Amino acid sequence: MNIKLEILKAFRAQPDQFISGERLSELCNCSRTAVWKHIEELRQEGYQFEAVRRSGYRLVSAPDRITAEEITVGLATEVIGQTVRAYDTVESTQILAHQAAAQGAPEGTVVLAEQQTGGKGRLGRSWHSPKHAGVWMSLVLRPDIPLPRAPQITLLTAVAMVKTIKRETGLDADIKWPNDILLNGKKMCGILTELQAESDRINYLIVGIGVNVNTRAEDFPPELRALATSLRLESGRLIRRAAFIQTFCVQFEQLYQEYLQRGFAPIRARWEASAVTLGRQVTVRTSKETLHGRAVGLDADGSLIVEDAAGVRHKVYSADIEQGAIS
Ligand code: BT5
Repeated sequence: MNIKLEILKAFRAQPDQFISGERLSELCNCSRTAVWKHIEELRQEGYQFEAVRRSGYRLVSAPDRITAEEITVGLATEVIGQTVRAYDTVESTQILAHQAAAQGAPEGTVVLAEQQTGGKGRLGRSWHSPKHAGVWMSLVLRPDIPLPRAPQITLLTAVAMVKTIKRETGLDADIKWPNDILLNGKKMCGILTELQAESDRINYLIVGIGVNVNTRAEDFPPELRALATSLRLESGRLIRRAAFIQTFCVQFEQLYQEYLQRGFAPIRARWEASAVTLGRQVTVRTSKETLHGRAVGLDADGSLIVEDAAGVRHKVYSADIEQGAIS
C-alpha cells in the first residue's frame, strides 16, 4: 500500500476536516509513527497540514506539483492515467515512455516531468520545457489499429486538449494541422506522436504532449516570445496542473473509447469544428517539396487535402504548414 497516497485520499474524501492520527493509521493500515513520518514527507513536498492535539491533522493546502499521488487520487478514468511515472528533471519524457512501453508498461501509462532538459519537437526540433511551468507528458497507447491510421491519434489528442482547455479555463483554443494548439494565434501546446511497429502492426504509440500552463512571458526564450503563449498568459490566472492533467485524462479516454468503437468519423467532425487550417491558403513544406494551395479538408485517414492553383488535390501526411488568409 502506498501510504502517502492513502493519506491524501483520506483528506480529499473529507475536505477541510480534521482526521485523527489514529483514524489515519486505520485507513492506511500502518502505525501512527508511520503516519507521522509520511505526513512529514508530504510537508517536505510542499503540503501544508495543521496539527491540533486530540483533533489530528487537517490538509490546508497542496502544492502545484505533479506527483503520481496528485494525478491518481480521484482520477475518474479506467485506463488513461491509472499508471503514472512522475519525475523531477529528465531529458525527455518521450525517451522514458519508449523505455517503459518496451518493458511492457500498460496502455494508459502516463510519464510526467517537472522539467525537460532535452524536450523533443518534431523533425529533430526542441521543445522548451521550463521547471514547474507546464505539463510535459507522454502517454503510452496500444491501439489495435492499422499503421496508416496512427496520425488520427494526433488529431484525437488535439481535440481532447481543446476540450480540456475549455473546461479548465473557458477559453476556445484553435487547432492548426496537424499538431499545434493555438490561443490568439500563438502556440500553447504541441503534440508529438511516435510509434513502434512491426510490418504494419503497431506495437505501441507514444503521444507526447507539451502544454504551456503557467509559463510567464519572461520564461520563454526571446525567439519564442512572439510565437508562444500559455494558459496563464491568456486567462490571467494560475492553473493547477495536476487537475488539468486529470481533466485531460478523462477527456482523452472518452474520445479514445469512442474512436476504438466507432472509428474516426466522430473525432473528425469535432476536429474540424476547432480547426483554423481549413479554408485557408497554405504553404506546405515537406522534406521534398513546397506546395502552395488551399486547405480544403481532412481525409478519412487524418491527412490534409490541399488543392493547388491548377485544381489538383494533394494529400499531405506530415509537414509544416504556413497559414495565410481564409479564401
Ligand atoms: C511539437 O513539435 O510541437 C511537439 C512538442 C511535443 C512536446 C512534448 S513535451 C512531452 C513530450 N516529451 C518530449 O520530449 N516531447 C513531448 P513541433 O511542431 O516540431 O514544434 C517545435 C517548435 O515549436 C520549435 O521549433 C519552436 O519553434 C516551438 N516551441 C518550442 N518550445 C515551445 C513551447 N514551449 N511553446 C511554444 N512553442 C514552442
